[in-house]
Amino acid sequence: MGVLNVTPDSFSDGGRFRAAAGSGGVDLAQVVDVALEMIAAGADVLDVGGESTRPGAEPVSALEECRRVIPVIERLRQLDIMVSVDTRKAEVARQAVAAGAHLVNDVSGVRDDGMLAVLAACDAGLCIMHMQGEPGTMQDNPRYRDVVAEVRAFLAQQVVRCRAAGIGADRLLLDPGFGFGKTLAHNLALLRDLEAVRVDGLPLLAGLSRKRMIGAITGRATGDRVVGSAVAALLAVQHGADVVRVHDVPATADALKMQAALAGQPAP
Ligand code: HH2
Repeated sequence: MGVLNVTPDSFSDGGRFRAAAGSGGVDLAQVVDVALEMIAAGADVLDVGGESTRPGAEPVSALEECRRVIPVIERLRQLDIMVSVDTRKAEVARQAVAAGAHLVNDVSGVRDDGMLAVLAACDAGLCIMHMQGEPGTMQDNPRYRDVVAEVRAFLAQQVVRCRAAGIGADRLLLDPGFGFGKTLAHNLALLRDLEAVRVDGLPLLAGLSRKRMIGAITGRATGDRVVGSAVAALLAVQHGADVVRVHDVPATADALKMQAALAGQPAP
């Protein structure tokens, strides 16, 4: 899964697609160029985000988020690209699915009943992610008694909720939410024990790309975490991830090709 943030303020790629001053919105032609590069490099799906969830990010209205993501989703669908929408808002998810999004990636883990209703009324996939607290304050001293057990329990509870609302298991993807209300020690515990987070055999998504934990380990700034991120993606796959959400698709694809070759498997 390639990350395509059309935000002014995402932690590592914000402002990348800003249109010329005065025209407002995002530069679609530039988004398409990057999208096609990611697909050519091996991404199967692109995750379009219109709101940054980095700690302390400014909240965005549903109207503004739609203004950012809907034209991008429509354009990617014209190009026959599989699209995910990274949103916590039911209204944005509803419009994104209507525009052709295949998957809703909700970093708040479907806590909102409105989001559940939107998903129940369509047949898009759903990624349920764990986050402790809210983006603004989630990194203020996050605490767990047993991070792996607590993350798994939350995901299991949300799977039951989604299934009860009529969302089939074949539409679900689960994510422990690296960096979302977690210290470095919590993130490492989750990565080490990723398989233990799995619920009902459902596929797992891992998003470690360029995150603060990689900076903490390597001492490198966000723009210089390509190697750390590719290795993290590889480790996540080795520990059970079925999908990795990444900014640097070529480096990640190379890492996964090396592993596949060693295992005698076809290249991913
Ligand atoms: N991480 C980010 C955003 N969305 N979705 C899932 N399922 N898993 C993740 O780990 C995840 C996610 C944060 O990264 P990014 O999109 O690069 O930054 P920002 O939130 O600042 O836009």
